[in-house]
Amino acid sequence: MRIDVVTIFPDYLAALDLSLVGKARTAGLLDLRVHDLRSWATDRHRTVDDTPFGGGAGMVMRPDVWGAALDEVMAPGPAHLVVPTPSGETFTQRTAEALATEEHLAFACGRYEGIDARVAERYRAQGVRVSEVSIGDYVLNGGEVATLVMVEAVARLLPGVIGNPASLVEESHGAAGLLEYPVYTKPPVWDGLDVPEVLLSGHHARIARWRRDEALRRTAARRPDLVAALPVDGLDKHDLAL
Ligand code: 6GU
Repeated sequence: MRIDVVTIFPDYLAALDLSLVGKARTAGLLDLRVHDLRSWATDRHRTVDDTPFGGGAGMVMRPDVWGAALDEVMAPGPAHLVVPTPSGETFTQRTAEALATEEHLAFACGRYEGIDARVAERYRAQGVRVSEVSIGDYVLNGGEVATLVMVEAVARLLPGVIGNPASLVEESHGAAGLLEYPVYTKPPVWDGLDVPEVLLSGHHARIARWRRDEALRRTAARRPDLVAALPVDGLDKHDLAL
């Protein structure tokens, strides 16, 4: 997969050199390029923003600078354009799964009060898929941190990036629609606290049942909205006792 990120703060994306995403890049599974928007500005001061038409606080990013940048980074092949914005649709694991199937993604990181709305409008009119997405109901200073979140969520789904794909199966927000059960490792007693006995039993069916119950208990307590959204056939006959 190829990912282009355009931002006025390329240094924010330095974290994508590290850990799993960094390894995916080194292994050639991910071709990630970060670009400085200001290199497409044309004036002496490398201006990328201006005052909003209609008045109001803050500055808006200019469509001409963004258009030049995105035309160039999207030229190699049709890209799905992702615009992080607190006014977007909510990014979820389903969004990550959909984006992970794409050949080419371009992230346009806005700052200030956002990017002139004609940028998204113009690319949509050209037939480009444009997703305006928010990572949650709170406000960040710009799209960079949201892009870090989304690139990591997408990159770990690419074939070959996670050593043991089985670890993707039972995780929170996975296929079961539940949060993940609690996990334990050695030592079996730490500071007077025991690991649940069933996990030391070697009884695989009982362990699976315990994990399912804990996932349900945890999801009901922390995310009742997820329990309400479970499919009608999403509960087994043993779950109904809860
Ligand atoms: Cl994608 N951008 C900004 N600036 N703030 C956010 C966000 C995105 N998602 C949640 N808050």
